[in-house]
Amino acid sequence: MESVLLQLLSALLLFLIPLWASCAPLVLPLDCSDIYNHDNRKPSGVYTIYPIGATSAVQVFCDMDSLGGRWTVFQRRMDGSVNFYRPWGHYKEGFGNADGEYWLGLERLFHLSLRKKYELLVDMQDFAGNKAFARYSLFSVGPESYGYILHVSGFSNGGAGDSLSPHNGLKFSTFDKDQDGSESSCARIFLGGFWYGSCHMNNPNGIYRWGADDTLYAVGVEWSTWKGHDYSLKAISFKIRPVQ
Ligand SMILES: [Ca+2]
Repeated sequence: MESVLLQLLSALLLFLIPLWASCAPLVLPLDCSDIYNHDNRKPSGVYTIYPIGATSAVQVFCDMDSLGGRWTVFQRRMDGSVNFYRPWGHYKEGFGNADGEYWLGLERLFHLSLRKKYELLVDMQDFAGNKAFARYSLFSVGPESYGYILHVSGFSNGGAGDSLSPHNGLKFSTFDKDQDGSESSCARIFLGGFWYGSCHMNNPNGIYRWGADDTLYAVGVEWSTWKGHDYSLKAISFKIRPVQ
């Protein structure tokens, strides 16, 4: 009796394992849009995605509310709890906490860009409670061998103005990897890591310094077309979703 049961069980397993293996890659979500499409009642919050395949699980914050939801947040500042003045390796691999401040990582952004065509939403808030956004109909990041070049276009205004289009086509720079368009190091001068030119119109990975402060020029978490170069925002987040 026992051996019959065992045979039945092993036959069932032999049937199920290949089925599970073939289905698994389809089930793993690449981004928050996949999670939403699987169940559109899912609220905003922290979820696990797999941007570079089955062994690449990483936690992210999914915005399921703004402008129809489905957004994968790849950068978020909100309370100054995480230090963003970090070397190249950290910006490549990602850092911080998905339920708070974090950077998802350039390598993941590159791989997502390979798989789908994305749009970008930049949401921001000042310390008086005012909100604004900037939206771009196309966003992608190139490979590391070319400096993780930013491709962004198709601006539409949510009150914040366009501080990012001037950064289109620029390589990413950190204090230990200067690939900017300046004779000096923008990352060292403006204390962040970003697609700097000579040097910036926005500095979302700069120093969190709680509002207006002009003691050091343009080092804060800023979006110049909204609040100028000497106002450090309360919150800013960069989020992407597939173009439909
Ligand atoms: Ca330079």
